[in-house]
Amino acid sequence: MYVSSEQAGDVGILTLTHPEKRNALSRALIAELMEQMEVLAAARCRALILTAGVGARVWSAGHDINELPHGEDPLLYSDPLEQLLRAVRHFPAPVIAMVSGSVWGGATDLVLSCDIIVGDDSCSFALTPVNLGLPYNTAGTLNFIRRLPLNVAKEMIFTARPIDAAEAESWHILNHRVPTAELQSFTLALANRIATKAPLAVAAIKEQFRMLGDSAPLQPGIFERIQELRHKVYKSRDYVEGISAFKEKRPPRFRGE
Ligand code: KFV
Repeated sequence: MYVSSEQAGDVGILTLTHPEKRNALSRALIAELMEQMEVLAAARCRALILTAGVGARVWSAGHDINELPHGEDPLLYSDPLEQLLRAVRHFPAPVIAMVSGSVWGGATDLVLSCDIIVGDDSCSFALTPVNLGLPYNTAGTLNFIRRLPLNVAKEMIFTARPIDAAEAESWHILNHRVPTAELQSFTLALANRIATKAPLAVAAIKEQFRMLGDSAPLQPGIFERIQELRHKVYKSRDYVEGISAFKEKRPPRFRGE
């Protein structure tokens, strides 16, 4: 069991429970998470809290690096992480990320795909594809452009530096930064407030935000060019080196080839 699920009145709470692997977003963990989301959606939950628990040291280490393919597109449309990101965006009620601890790579994409983010002083967020020599995909890059100030997205990506709670608050990544002791009660109160509102209106407006936010047309030539750029990166030796270095627990030696 990598995920625990509970329902407190009209509020669903999904907790990642695999700290041994730092809640890496493996195929198995994502399957459980999406199954529980379906159960909660069918039970007509009116707000969903996604968390790794109060006091977690790592909220999630991101994509399971052992499941990243060598020499192939690492973030295909059908990749489990991509399916999870869409499930969160399509979930028929607001999803609140409640964050203690560090959030890495694709998990930061996941948190930024939630509707509201509440964090405590221990939360931090990193975007790490350049640590692995991995080309990010179009959907994720668009999510960062929409969700973050462009200069912030660029600094986070180019440096892979975890940004702390104070920065996350000042850069409007967090809706609220609250003391750890109040994280659970504050987030529950927020979710319960949403749960008292008209659920059809809330769901319709969430869907409008999603569709209108996604409505920027992408010219075929631009998409093809992005795919070509990404192809060059995931076919590179640096990408193999990035993944090998993680597995061998050593710093990568990138050569730009
Ligand atoms: N995938 C698979 N296994 C992982 C993992 C990951 N992302 N992160 C950690 N683990 C495993 C790790 O191999 C080890 O297993 C265990 O979790 C504890 O990790 O069998 P083992 O050796 O016990 P440690 O020892 O590294 O834990 P700690 O010293 O507490 O450091 C935690 C943390 C999160 C700082 C470190 O594990 C880390 O840097 N993880 C990778 C973070 C990261 O770069 N994530 C991005 C993944 S790629 C991604 O999401 C995407 C889409 N992207 O574009 O980059």
